Amino acid sequence: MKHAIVTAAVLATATPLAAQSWDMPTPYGNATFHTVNIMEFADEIREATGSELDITVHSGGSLFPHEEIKNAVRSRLAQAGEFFLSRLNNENAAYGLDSQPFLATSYEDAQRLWELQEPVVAELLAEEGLMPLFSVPWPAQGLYTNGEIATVEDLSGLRFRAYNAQLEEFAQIAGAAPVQVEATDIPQAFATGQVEAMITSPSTGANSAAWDFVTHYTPINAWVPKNIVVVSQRAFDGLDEETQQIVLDAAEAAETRGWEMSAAEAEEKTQVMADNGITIVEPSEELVAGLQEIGAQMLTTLREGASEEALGILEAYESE
Ligand code: PCA
Repeated sequence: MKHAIVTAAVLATATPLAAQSWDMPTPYGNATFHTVNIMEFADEIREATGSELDITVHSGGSLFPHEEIKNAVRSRLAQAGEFFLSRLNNENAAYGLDSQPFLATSYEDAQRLWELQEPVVAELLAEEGLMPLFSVPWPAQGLYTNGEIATVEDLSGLRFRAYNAQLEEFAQIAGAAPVQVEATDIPQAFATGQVEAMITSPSTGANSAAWDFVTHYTPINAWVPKNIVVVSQRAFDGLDEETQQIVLDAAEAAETRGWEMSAAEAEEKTQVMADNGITIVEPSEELVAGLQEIGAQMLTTLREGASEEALGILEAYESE
């Protein structure tokens, strides 16, 4: 009897598990480089496993709206998913540091910040049964307006599109009126007058055809926020070891590729906007100073209420 059990256990580890199909909801559209990168991640895994692991990417919030993606993976309605990392800022400020204005404004800074954030983020997500696979930044965030913005005062009273609590706070301090709008809904929100200005990357600006609704783009390069791709730990544990390794390798490749794609996009998509008639204006010194003041005020507020983890990351980041 004992022998029979041992044989069964050996068989269970030696025999590949049945082919698996995963659902992977993501928030952004197919033209977004993050989505292109994720499709390639899924393709690589499909190929390397001979379709034993088949991940279907549901882009543009088509399976779950953005705000539900994390919980969908947590409750295993989906096995993996992507979301904007700083959306979780209200759960722990450690998630939101990449959207703190003027903290990390270049890819080098963003990389350094991510190295400090990553272990903390992994631990926090593990408490919810989630494992991060990879994280990729958007190009630095710039300002889209009708007419030139010379000072922060020029933003006063504008209906301002926001995508997280920090951008909402930023807009409010600037005297603007923030309205939360998903990236996929930007053209509609401008067309209906719900919003009239925004801060986002050249990628999202170009993908939204911003030239249809604004005249000016000011590259204030205020922060470099990231998306994160997570998998349900239980779904991952349900894979055989070889497949797990294939997933981890594909994730590492996707992270490297994603950062490269992001850097290439920053220039390319700014050019696309210029080609389509948007006026690209370098920010005035006065505007930069005013925006930096808002950042400083937000940082003070952040320090007052932030978790120990977040403060630890901040301290390490600033002392490097
Ligand atoms: N695009 C996304 C997040 C940051 C960005 O550049 C958006 O605008 O929603």
